[in-house]
Amino acid sequence: MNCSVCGAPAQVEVRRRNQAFCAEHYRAWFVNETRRNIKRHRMIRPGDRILVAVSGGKDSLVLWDTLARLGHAATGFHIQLGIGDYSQRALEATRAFAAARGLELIVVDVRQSFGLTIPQLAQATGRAACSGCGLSKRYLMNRVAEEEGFNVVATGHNLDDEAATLLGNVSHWQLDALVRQGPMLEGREGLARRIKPLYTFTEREVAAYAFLAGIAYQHEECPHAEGAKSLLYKDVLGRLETRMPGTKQVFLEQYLKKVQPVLKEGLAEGEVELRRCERCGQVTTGAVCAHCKLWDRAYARAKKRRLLPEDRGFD
Ligand code: Q46
Ligand code: ZN
Ligand code: ZN
Repeated sequence: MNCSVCGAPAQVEVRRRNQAFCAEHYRAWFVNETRRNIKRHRMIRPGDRILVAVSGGKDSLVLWDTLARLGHAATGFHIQLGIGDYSQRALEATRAFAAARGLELIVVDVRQSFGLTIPQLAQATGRAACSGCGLSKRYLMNRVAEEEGFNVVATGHNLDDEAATLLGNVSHWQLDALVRQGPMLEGREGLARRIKPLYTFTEREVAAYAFLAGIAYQHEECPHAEGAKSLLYKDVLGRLETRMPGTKQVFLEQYLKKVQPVLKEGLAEGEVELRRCERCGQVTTGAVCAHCKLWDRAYARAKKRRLLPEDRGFD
């Protein structure tokens, strides 16, 4: 198979698009598609300050690389979750990437900020690590964006992630989540705009870009990812994709185009009123935000089990 642009032997085949590219034209196609995604959804506007969430994995580093190539100066934001060697290696990959390109990076440590690592939080609350982890990551991203003056938070979600989330939301008819899911969620007072510029690329396509662009990313999966429901949804969609290439793309894009607008209209009676959390000052719907509630429960139980470090002084 030959490159659809120059006719040289192809290195990457994009089956869902019936195209193939040599290394150079694949990278160019990838960056150009990202630019189109950004433009189509008005993800980035003049004067924006962008914070890019960077885990050290391929998706987030590819996103950071692509934004830089498109001339969007984005500051990286990495959260130290405290998941043993896995977290340590994730930080190393992120730091090395930023240092090699002279990019600005903010690192926040969950244990230093709140007193417990993510595994300790899970142990204290008795809930799966991923539920507390996801909540804390979303909370910190928004809080740091507000404190540091960023109005946009970019994440590296790809087509596989988004299609799996959609399948999960549809399976349980999670209407609130279905209405909010999308490549761009407008910001509001105290809430940064959320954008996902890579949402049209499959995981394989992102990995191919990382390889051809020479990006050294962390390959190992988080030890808590095993058994996550999202992997099951990805597996189901992967099987459909093998038999019918393009299924994931059609599933997500047609949902966003044909179904979500109808859903939004049906649920349009008044936006949920937002206010500031009495405890931490972050935007929430209730008096105290879900993050503060979760950590309160964790502190109470962690104190009993002596998981809290001496210097925290919680009472
Ligand atoms: S980092 Fe955190 Fe993920 Fe690990 S504990 Fe779960 S949510 S799997 S993306
Ligand atoms: Zn070519
Ligand atoms: Zn709060």
